[in-house]
Amino acid sequence: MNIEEILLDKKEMSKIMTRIENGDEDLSSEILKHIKGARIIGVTGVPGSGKSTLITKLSSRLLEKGHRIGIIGVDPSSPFSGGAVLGDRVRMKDLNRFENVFIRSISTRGKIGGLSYYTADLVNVLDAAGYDTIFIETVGTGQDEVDVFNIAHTIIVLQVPTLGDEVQIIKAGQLEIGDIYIVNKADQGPADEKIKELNLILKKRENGWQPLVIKTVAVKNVGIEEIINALDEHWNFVKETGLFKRKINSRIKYMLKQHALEKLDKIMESEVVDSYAEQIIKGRNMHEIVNEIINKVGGEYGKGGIV
Ligand SMILES: Nc1nc2c(ncn2[C@@H]2O[C@H](COP(=O)(O)OP(=O)(O)OP(=O)(O)O)[C@@H](O)[C@H]2O)c(=O)[nH]1
Ligand SMILES: [Mg+2]
Repeated sequence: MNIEEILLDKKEMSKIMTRIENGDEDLSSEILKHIKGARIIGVTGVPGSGKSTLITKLSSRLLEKGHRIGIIGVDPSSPFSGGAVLGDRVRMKDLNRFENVFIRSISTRGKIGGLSYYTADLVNVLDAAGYDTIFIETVGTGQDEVDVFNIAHTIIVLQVPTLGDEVQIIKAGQLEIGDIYIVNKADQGPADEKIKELNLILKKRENGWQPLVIKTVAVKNVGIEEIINALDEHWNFVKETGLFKRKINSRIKYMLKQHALEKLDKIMESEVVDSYAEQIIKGRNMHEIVNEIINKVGGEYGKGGIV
């Protein structure tokens, strides 16, 4: 069976993802050959702002339009607590029941801040399996936003009217990364003020895109259609301006960097480097030590067997 056939089976897909998360780089490379160019959408915002609810609503609508949806959730501690969908109480994880939805929770396993090392690889699996729209939900720690920026074509930033800017925007640098800003929970606070404020602050990006601002009440499906339209508008922009190709490059570059960093981290945590601090205090040359570490990444230690 070739990889395309294997990826038609959700159980097999999960196994492939697990193997990749365990560092099977040959498999990662093989998968990469089959990516089709899915639309990748990062969704970020403070905890509880409604990211999962929003993704659930958008997914339901996109399913109706015939799309196949992949979802990657990064925070396993509060996974997918979304609200009502398709008229009844369906939680985000229940979307898994639909043949055309695949949801994967990832942990940040050992990595401080940010996404898992293998997030880009997992996106590639979904893409290769023909999921044409892929959402990545991130908790918004700052680092994971930088990560998702490297992978996603479009970034949705969620705000709520009940929280101050110092918590939501300035801290995480979210003003720079969003393509579409959502003021969610408009039923709970002064949403129009927030919208006005955002429209004033958000300037045209260097690439020519003017960020859009949309008001929603995700639990009640208010504003979902507007977001679907905004996503289409941005997707056209991505394709027309060459951003699509640049993003594939940045995703692959990011993936390579993550693989290298994972090995470096493993080595730095191992006993192999325990003596380096002592050696440097005793006067050994820093440059020499750094080179030695880098050589280890490329050498037998990098293969993961010994460390
Ligand atoms: N009143 C109101 N509640 C909402 C709205 N959108 C989401 N909620 C509720 O807010 C709570 C948090 O929503 P989630 O979708 O889990 O938020 P999240 O951003 O994914 O949260 P984390 O994954 O924990 O960061 C849930 O109880 C939702 O039902 C809204 O527009 N209005
Ligand atoms: Mg969530």
